[in-house]
Amino acid sequence: MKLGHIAAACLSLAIGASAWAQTTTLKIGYATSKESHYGVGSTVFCDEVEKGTQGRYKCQHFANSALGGEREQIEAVQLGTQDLVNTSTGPVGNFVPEVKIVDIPFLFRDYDHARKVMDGPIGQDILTKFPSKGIIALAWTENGFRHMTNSKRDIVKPEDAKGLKMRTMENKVHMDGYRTFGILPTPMAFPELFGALQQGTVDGQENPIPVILASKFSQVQKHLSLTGHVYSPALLLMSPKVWNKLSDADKKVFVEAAKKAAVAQRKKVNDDEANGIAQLEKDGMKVVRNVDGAAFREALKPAYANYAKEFGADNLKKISDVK
Ligand code: EAX
Repeated sequence: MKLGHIAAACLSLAIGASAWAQTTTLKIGYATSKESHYGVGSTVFCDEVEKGTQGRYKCQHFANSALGGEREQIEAVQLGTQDLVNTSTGPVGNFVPEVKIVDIPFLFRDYDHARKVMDGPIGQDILTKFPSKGIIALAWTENGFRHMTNSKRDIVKPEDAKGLKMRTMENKVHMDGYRTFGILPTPMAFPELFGALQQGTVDGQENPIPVILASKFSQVQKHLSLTGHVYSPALLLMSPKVWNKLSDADKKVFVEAAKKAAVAQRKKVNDDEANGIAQLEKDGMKVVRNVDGAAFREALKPAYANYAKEFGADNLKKISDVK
């Protein structure tokens, strides 16, 4: 080998080594599989971050609740022992109370309405409340509208839900609302849910189609009612421990990556809504499509009066006024 070639080889080795030495691997966790909506969104996020930082940052994925339930993962992000979590808002209101308002049942009319609110001034203002609680909120992603499943019977109207023991998220706004449907809410971390359904510790649960699909709840639940009783927003959250080390340019890369992740995650939610219900039927679930939404809304009225007191009737109106 000529001297010049040796020098070139050494140089490329040195560049390779320094690039390798500078790569930071970030731990990202989420509740469902890598193929699910959370996995799709997280993969886009990580690919964009890796591209935008020329490989200085990349991710290691911990799908299927490998790092624990969502509450535990948020705590870990706060502590800095986990770098990122793509999580539903389920337990988030316990950390950042301003989030609770978006967990109100029947607050959003449909996906368009919900996404417009989250991406508009109301949703973006909520994101600014996170840093003082030791969490960085990069973007709203999405879990989807939640539907009820159970092992006992078809649910068409609230009377049908009466007396059913249903697992809920650790979310007081949900629990207060669901009690008006006659349900007995049983808060539980998501990783325990499949076993609880299998053993009959609870009769049912409620989750968006993408979660019901990814978690194979069709194996342990017979009845699916398309109640769409609440929108389940999600968030890409990051530890300030990592965020504070980023240059301004890198911060921009992370935020833009999170926005692209949200687009991809929502698209996967759309696809699952469009194709997943037929799949669940094929898997043996009995699907109730003619849910009496008006009766559920009517039942919720007492809880709604309390929400208006807690969150301000004007704030609820501001959300419903978004067109
Ligand atoms: O975020 O806990 C739940 O039911 C959530 O919807 C699920 O973990 C996905």
